[in-house]
Amino acid sequence: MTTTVIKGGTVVTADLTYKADVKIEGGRITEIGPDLAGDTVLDAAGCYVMPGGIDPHVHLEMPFMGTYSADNFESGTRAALSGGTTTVVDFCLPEPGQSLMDALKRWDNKTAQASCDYSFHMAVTWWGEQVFDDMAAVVGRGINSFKHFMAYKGALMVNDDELFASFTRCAALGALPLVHAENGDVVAALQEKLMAEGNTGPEAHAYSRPPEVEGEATNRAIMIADMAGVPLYVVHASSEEAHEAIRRARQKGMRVYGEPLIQHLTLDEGEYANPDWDHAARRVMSPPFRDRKHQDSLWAGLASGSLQVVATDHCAFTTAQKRFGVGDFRKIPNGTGGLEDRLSMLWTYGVATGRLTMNEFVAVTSTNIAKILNMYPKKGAILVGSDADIVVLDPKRGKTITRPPSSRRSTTTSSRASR
Ligand code: DUC
Ligand code: ZN
Ligand code: ZN
Ligand code: ZN
Repeated sequence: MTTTVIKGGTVVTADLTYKADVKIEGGRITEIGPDLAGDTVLDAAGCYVMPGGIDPHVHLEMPFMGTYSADNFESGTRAALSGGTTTVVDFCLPEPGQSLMDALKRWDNKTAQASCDYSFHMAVTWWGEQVFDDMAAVVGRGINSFKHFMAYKGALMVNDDELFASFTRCAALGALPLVHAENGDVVAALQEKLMAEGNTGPEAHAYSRPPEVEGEATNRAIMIADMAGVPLYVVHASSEEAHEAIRRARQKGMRVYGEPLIQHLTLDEGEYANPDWDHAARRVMSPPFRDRKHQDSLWAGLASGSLQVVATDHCAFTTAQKRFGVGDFRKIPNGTGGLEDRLSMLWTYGVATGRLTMNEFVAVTSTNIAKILNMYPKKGAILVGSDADIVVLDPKRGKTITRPPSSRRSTTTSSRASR
C-alpha cells in the first residue's frame, strides 16, 4: 500500500502542540515522529496539522417549511471538505406517524454523492409504541443520538410528556438525547401577536424568539433529562440564558453539553435591522442572532469549558426560497449556511483574537464532539490508528471573510466595550 507523509508541520491536538511528521497508509495514521519517509510527501512547514473538523449539526436536503434545504450531500460535503471539515452529522427526520427505520432508509438514499465521512442523528418528531420499538433498532444501526424539537409547533415539536418518555427510553438504551430548546407555544403566540400588529418583516422573526424563550426551554429540558436519568446535549445554544442553565447543571454534576454555532458567535441581531429585506431574511434562523452580550457569554463558555462544541446547523436556502416569507415572516424558511467557513471563521475570530487557544480550537471543532458521540479516537485525534482525517492549516494563508459594508454597522456595535 502506498504511504503519504505530512512533513515538517506542527501537530496540534486538544492537549498537545509539537513538531512531528505524520505518516498515513490505507486511510489511517500509522506513524508519528521525526524524519519519516513515504511514497508521497506533503510539505507542511510552517503549518498546523490538526484532526479534521467534525460538524455534528447539518441539514442537507432537509424537507422543511414547505421546501428542501438547498445543499444536498454532494454540495454540502464538498463545502465541508474545502473548509477543513471531514465528518458531518445530519438529522434524519421522520414524518409524523412514519417509522424511524423507514425514515432512515430515505436518508440512506440521499448520501451516494457524499465526499466526506458522515453519520446521522435520529429525530423523535412524534411518540408512540412504534417509535419506542424503533429506537432500539436505530441504536442497533449504530445511531445513538436522538434529537427533539421543543419548537416548530404543529410540525416537528414534541410536548413534555413525549420528551420525558423519549428521554427515559434513551436512558434505557444508553443513548444521548439532543434538544432544540425554544418554548414553541410561546413562540407561536408571539408570532401571532406580531403579525396582528403588522410586524411582518424578517426582524419580527427575532422578536418572536427572545432569549427567555430559549432559557426556559433549556432549563426545562435539563430538568426532564435529570428526572429521566440521562445526559443531555443542547444544540445551538445561543444565549446567556441557555448557557447559564447548562453551566449550572454541569456545576451540579450533570452531564449536559452545549453547542454554540459559529454564526451566533460572529453575527449579531443588527443583521435584522438591515433595510434590505433579502439581507435580513437570509439571516433568519432559529434561534435568531442575539446582541453582543450573548456572544461574549458564548465565547467565555468555550474558553472555560462550560460549552463544548462549535457547530453550524448548516441549513442553506436560496434567496428565492427565503422570499416565500415576503409579507409573513413565519414563512421564511429558517436556516443559514456555514459548513465551509466554520473553521476559518473560528480561527479568525477565536484563535487570532486570543479568545481561544489552538488546542481549545481543536477541542471545540473536533475532539470534544468525537468523545460525546463515541467516535473518539477514530475521529478527533492525531494518534497512531486514528482515521487520517487531517486538516493542514497554514496560518499565513488564512481565508479572509469580511462582512459586506452594508452590514458592518449594527445597532449594538457602538455600545460594545472594546476588548
Ligand atoms: N433552525 C434553523 O434555523 N434551521 C433548521 C432547523 C432549526 O432548528
Ligand atoms: Zn434546531
Ligand atoms: Zn438544526
Ligand atoms: Zn475519514
